[in-house]
Amino acid sequence: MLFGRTKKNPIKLTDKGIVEWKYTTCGYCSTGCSIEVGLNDEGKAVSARGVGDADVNRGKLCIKGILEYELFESDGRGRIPLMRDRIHEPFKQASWDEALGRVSDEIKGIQDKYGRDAFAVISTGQIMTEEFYTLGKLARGVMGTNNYDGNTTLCMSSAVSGYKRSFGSDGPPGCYEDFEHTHCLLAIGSNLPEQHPIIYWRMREAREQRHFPLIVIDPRVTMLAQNADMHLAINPGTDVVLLNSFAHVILAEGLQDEDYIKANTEDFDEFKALVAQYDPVTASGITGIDEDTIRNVARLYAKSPAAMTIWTMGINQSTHGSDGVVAINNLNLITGNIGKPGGASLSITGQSNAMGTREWSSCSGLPGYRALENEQDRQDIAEFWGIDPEFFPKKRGMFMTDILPAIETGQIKGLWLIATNPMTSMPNTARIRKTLEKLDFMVVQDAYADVETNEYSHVYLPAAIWAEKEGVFTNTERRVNLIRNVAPPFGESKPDFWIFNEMAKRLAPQGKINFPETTEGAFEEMKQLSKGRMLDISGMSYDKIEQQRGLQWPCKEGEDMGEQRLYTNGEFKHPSGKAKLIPLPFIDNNERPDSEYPFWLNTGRVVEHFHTRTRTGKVGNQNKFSPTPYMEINPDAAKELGIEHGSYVRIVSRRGDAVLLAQCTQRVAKDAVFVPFHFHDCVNRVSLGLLDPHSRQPAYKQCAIRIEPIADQQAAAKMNLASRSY
Ligand SMILES: Nc1nc2c(c(=O)[nH]1)N[C@H]1C(S)=C(S)[C@@H](COP(=O)(O)OP(=O)(O)OC[C@H]3O[C@@H](n4cnc5c(=O)[nH]c(N)nc54)[C@H](O)[C@@H]3O)O[C@H]1N2
Ligand SMILES: Nc1nc2c(c(=O)[nH]1)N[C@H]1C(S)=C(S)[C@@H](COP(=O)(O)OP(=O)(O)OC[C@H]3O[C@@H](n4cnc5c(=O)[nH]c(N)nc54)[C@H](O)[C@@H]3O)O[C@H]1N2
Ligand code: SF4
Ligand SMILES: [Mo]
Repeated sequence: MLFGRTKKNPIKLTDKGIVEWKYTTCGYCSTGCSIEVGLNDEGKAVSARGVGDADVNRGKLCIKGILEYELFESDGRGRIPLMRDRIHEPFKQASWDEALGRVSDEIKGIQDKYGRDAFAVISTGQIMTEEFYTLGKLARGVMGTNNYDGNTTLCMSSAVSGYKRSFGSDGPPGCYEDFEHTHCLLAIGSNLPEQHPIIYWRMREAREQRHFPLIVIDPRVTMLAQNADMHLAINPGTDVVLLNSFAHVILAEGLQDEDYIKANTEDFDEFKALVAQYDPVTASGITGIDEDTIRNVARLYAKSPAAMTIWTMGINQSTHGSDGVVAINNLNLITGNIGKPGGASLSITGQSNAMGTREWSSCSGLPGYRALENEQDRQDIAEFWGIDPEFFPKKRGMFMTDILPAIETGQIKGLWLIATNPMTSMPNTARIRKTLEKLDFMVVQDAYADVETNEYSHVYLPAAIWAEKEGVFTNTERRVNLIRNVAPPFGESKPDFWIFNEMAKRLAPQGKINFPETTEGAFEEMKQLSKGRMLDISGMSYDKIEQQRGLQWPCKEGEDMGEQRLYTNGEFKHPSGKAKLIPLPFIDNNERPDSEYPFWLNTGRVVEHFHTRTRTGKVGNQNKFSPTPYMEINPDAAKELGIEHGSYVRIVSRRGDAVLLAQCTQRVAKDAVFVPFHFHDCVNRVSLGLLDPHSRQPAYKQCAIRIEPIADQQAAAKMNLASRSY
């Protein structure tokens, strides 16, 4: 007898007529997958595949990478520059010369009238490193505004700040290969399978070869938590207490790596005194994790020959985000888990080039991890660029989250936004709208003309996107990857690199400061500036990066490969050469649920969409899987409120409201809901975003709301539809 299907239709793939595959790197998340884009005989991109011999993704891609080539001709792309005198009036088309002339006149006008710092620049983590470097040269070396920052303040600034406090420098010490050596993996506030699917696949492959325990700390039962050996469903915003308590157990039971602590750290006694207060019983009352689990995890971690921690926004986007990162570093320092195979504090980065901006954009300082506060650094860069060192400020200026309030108070009059969409991504939309309306002048430089923030601009500059350009990105594990040019820029859009260079011509005194005309020229400058530094890239070239499918820094001149890990010799970047163990008292300052607003609001992402959907909202197959704004709510809570699965509900906070589809699921606790932030005029109308004192990053993951059923479901459906914008 025959079982199963007897007539099997062989799978037949449509022949797309591909005549050439072109190498490039994915432009969405920070995993850094190598892609080949298939072109047909008209040179049109029609397909994509993962690059088999690329170490990062080994032939795999996630849904975003596979469909990314559809962006080249997607709806809403900016075709031509646009201008208007006043916002809310219709735009008129302009030539590049007119648009750039207008922008440079407005910058000069505002700076002459109100001072250099009255014109702010906010960039991104999503353009190429050479573009960041060039923008930095323009903002710091020519415009001279100190109010220059990036959207990475919404994303990675807690990690940066935490690394600097612990180790004396930014720079994630570990790499993906650590999964192949670790004996224990702690994942905190990271939904790896959805947000970094290929890093997740690397981790899972390693775990299938050699099972090691995976412990997930997240208030929500994420896809990662479902695959974990232990899931610690922590009370929102209390991670520092839990991490202090792990350290308490380790020290109380003598499980620490005494030799490592003595040789490589300082301030142990202060640290020990503080964690003494966080015994498991006390910590259990705050975190909601029982005392035995705390002890078990602490013992497991400390006794493992090598243990590592990864984390993402559940740590960073918190009022104690920077402290959370330091607490992770403290744990790894006392157990000797820095700079060894399988032992790491590995922050999983967000945007494709969030690392590149940290390294080379000059946003928070000067290129190559140099600081404005350091006289030698100011002098070195001034000399290299051929300007007066006194032109540089001696302290960094405002973070992105302080620039916007400074518009309200009239300190800032003009704004240049590059590849970021604060009208959808910043907390408290109503406040952002009012802020942007107050500006004398705003220019938006984005690949999409229909990006919501463009409603408030005076000038729109259409940018080329991703592989319409050439340059490098740095991924989570410090790997510099090459984006080869695959397609021509859409319409009359131009690479950001070209736009910055043209602006420099209009703003810089003739010939005073040199701007290389090619991205490779800018890369050569970065190489020179990197020599002998932690992020040395002087051994790299575009061709070598492509051949090796990415090279990790440091990669010194003459070296074939980069180094996989940092701090392998236990030498850190504080003047003493030691890492600091920092005591972290817990300050409970979140807006917490109360009788009027009884639910925690947790926000984040889904696998199909990227951020504000300017891109993924235009790709049919991604929209199809995740078409509408929704909220995960516990079925018991829904029942008590009279809310049915699949009905529309209203969520309300002290800031505003939003209409969403209720999805009943046990993923969330009874007093908490989860809402993806991808949709416009939706959850960020409600969110609060209190700022971390060190990193100025908003606490997007914690605020209080109430939930109301809606009687008129048809009217609600229309409101819900409006949040989709496209
Ligand atoms: N598909 C897709 N992938 C992406 C992106 C995207 O938009 N779409 N964006 C990229 C970017 S820029 C980023 S920054 C990353 C973000 O990647 P992730 O940080 O992994 O994603 P999020 O969904 O923002 O949040 C992660 C988890 O934090 C948890 N969390 C909330 N509060 C707490 C808390 O108090 N403690 C702990 N321990 N956890 C908490 C949430 O429940 C959530 O599961 O993803 C990158 N990858
Ligand atoms: N509630 C809530 N809000 C959040 C978060 C959350 O978890 N919860 N997460 C926060 C985080 S981690 C992040 S990173 C931010 C992201 O917030 P944003 O940066 O505001 O979101 P994006 O949609 O990525 O915006 C990037 C823009 O750049 C454009 N673009 C893409 N490529 C190019 C290019 O090559 N050149 C130019 N000029 N433009 C380009 C895109 O069209 C898009 O409009 O959102 C934050 N907001
Ligand atoms: S995991 Fe990230 S880098 Fe890799 S294909 Fe998906 S979105 Fe692109
Ligand atoms: Mo991010």
